[in-house]
Amino acid sequence: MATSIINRSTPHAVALETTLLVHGVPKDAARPLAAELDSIITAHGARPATVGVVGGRGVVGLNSEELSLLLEAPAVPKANTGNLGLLLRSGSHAATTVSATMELAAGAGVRVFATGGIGGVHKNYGARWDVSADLAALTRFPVAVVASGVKNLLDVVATREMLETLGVPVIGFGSDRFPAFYRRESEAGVDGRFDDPDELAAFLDAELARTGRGVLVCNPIPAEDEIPQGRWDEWLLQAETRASESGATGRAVTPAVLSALHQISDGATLRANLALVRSNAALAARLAARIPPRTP
Ligand code: PSU
Ligand code: MN
Repeated sequence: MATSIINRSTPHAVALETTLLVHGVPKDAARPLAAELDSIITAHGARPATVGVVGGRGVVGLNSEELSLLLEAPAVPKANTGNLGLLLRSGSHAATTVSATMELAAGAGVRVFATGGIGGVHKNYGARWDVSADLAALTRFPVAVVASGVKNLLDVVATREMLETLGVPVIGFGSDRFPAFYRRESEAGVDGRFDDPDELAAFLDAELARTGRGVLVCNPIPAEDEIPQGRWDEWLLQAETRASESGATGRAVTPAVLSALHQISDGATLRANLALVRSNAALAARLAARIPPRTP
């Protein structure tokens, strides 16, 4: 059977995921965000490669028609490493999470990937073991993921502990703390800190080749876009209640809480989310521009 992967990536590519666009932000914010990320990445000397599944084909470097298909289709499934193969086989469209994006990007030789936050350990994990496949994906695929840590609708400290358990290198860019998405810092730390993109790019180039595994690069939200802690606690409580009343379970929980938060905060969490994604795309592009193309 012919390969079901289309690789349109170029040297110095930065992978982008489609779950963020399809399920993480409101529909009318998705297309402008995609366009902005493309221009930010290009302006910093790299090339965007948006990843998704279109008609059962994994695509690294979606064109605008393909992205439109994913943004306009009524119910696009969310692919992680577990259901990716089944979705490819079924000929479906799918939005790729961090884990599935890493798998497809690694297969295409793309080594840098920008997103907002990765999935992690949910607060109720003791009872349900709801732990994102993103964490294990970092142990499998040689891709540097640039993110602002995890949202504190997850258990931030437990997520950091799980990364430690899995032996994933966690790097702070310009910070010694593990960030909590809307907040620059959490109680947890990182394995090491870099302040210079040249040095970080050289480390990533060597580390990805040395281990064949991933690295998490933590880029805190820009200071001016941080959300004050007090308001956050109140908003989160309300959003969690709304999401659980809506009956969301499993993969639907994160999108349900996110959309409730965006409504309750009158768009403040969305604005912060967009700001940190842009900042992560810029850092990822600066790193990708400094990583030499892989010699086969
Ligand atoms: N974190 C965000 N926004 C998102 C996601 C995470 O702030 O949209 C998405 C990413 O695609 C991530 C996925 O890979 O949610 C994790 O989902 P799950 O918890 O079902 O593994
Ligand atoms: Mn989950």
